Amino acid sequence: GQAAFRSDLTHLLELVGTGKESLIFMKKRIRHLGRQWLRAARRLEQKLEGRRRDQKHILIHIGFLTEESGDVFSPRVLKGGPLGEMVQWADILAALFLLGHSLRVTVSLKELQSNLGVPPGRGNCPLTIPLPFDLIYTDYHGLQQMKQHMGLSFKKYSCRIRVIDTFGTEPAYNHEEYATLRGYRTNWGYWNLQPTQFMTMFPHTPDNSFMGFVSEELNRTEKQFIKSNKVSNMAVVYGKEASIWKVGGKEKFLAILNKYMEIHGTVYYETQRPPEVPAFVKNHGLLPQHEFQQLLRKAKLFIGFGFPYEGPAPLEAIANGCVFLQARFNPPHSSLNHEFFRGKPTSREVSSQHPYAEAFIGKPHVWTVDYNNSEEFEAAIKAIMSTQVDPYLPYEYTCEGMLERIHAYVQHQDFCAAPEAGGPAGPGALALAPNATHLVWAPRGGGHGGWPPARSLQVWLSEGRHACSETCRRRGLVCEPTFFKLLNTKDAFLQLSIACDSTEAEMNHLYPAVAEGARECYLQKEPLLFSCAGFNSKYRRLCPCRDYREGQVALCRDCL
Ligand code: U2F
Repeated sequence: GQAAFRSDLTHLLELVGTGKESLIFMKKRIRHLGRQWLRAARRLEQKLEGRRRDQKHILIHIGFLTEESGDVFSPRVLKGGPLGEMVQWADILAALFLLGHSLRVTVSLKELQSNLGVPPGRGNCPLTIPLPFDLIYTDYHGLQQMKQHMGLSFKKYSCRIRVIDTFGTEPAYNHEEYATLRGYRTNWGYWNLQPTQFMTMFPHTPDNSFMGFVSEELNRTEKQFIKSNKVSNMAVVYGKEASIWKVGGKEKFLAILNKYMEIHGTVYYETQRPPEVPAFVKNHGLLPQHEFQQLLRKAKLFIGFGFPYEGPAPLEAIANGCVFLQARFNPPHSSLNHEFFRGKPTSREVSSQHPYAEAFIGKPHVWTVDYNNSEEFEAAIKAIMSTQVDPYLPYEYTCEGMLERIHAYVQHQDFCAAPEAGGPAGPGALALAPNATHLVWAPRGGGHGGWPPARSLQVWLSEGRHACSETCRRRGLVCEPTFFKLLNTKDAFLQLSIACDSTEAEMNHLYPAVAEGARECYLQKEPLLFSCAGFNSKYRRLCPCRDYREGQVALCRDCL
């Protein structure tokens, strides 16, 4: 059937169920953002001008909230534990519901089994049941449970699964044989899914789909009001758990901050103030989300001590007119050198507490400085106190931006389709661009082709020290892994005037590439290993880049 935008969230709140503190938090959030969501849905509806959208039957199985996987988060909702994941699931639920899809929500193994039609007690018998859902959104925990309980149908239907994966999964870690061979060790398993089936909280690597979440939006009057009510010497410290105050060397920069500003915190405590938090800090205790937003509205500065990594709070602070000040990590943190990231399926280098804020937002909203350098730190505080900054929220983190993105994914991403005979992009060929710096895709004849449309493709050769994501970024573009198959050909080298003495097809996440210096060309043998991430000074990689909509990096200009 056709999907119709919904104009009321009541039914969704019933679907979510109750009991757990995490579910209560999510429902409160959905209710609180309700009006903003509905307004955004109306705007997207107008933008799409009555275009036909298929209604999907969607199962949402939130694995980390099931007792069967320990549910460590629910009991910590009111105690300063992580809320980012719940923020994101609440927003995914709201978006899919408003887009008009038919939803089922499960947070226990029993509910999962009954929705999948698996008779209880049938455990892992190899049964193939027709799956009553077009799409399943879950997480790594849920994936494990489905594998255990769906028998043979797990493999058959895995193309319908979308995995919500906060920090991302790079292709080299996803491919079982390759990861085992090359030592890409993870705690999360090797699932051999299409890397874009993993959906992240921030646009970490274009190898995964960027799902995101939303933040509160302000209208013009609210922005004006907030600006004129800012307390220029009020700072709020990022972090709900007392442990974040244990960072080494904090005495030095805290003393500087305390010289200029009144320092507030929202650190959870039971009965008495946590000993980690110095006496000069005004601690409000953990606040309900909307009261936390109110505090941010008054504050001038939101300051990070280095943990938690990559959460939603800095975006909320910036949306409420704060400047976010954070530490640069030098060397960057990663799964190779930091406990928190160890075993996570990515080798991404995290250059500060919040790389998205650093790279996508930046000054005047975001300052990333060396906290060990007292002069640099002090200069930043002074500069921040004396600049006026407007509340700012990137479009991709608005409700409309998230609806637009999920709409596009649901309608266009199809991992079950057999590769078409005519090629995924329709008829066409690579050709040298007029200025001869890169290749473009020249479609032949009419026809629709795939999604994203291949006419947005530009092929660039990387430098030895750059991954494809970086190569594209430097040209104002973004790496688009879907297009790798279009340039994984001898013809691509030929068009770029690279004379290959030999051309080998091998399994390597850096291929297609040409060996630096030598004239050995390499093609990719395993499509699951196409990867925007990764570099090695030995190779110059062939990179598929595309344009993107302003403020919506997930979608190319013609992608809607
Ligand atoms: C991140 O986890 P967190 O959930 O700790 O991320 P935060 O940025 O701290 O914020 C989550 C929400 O907490 C709210 C605030 C944010 O939306 O509005 N909040 C609140 O309700 N009351 C308060 O007093 C203060 C904040 C990340 F999201 C996870 O994926 C990671 O696992 C974790 C570790 O890196 O970091």
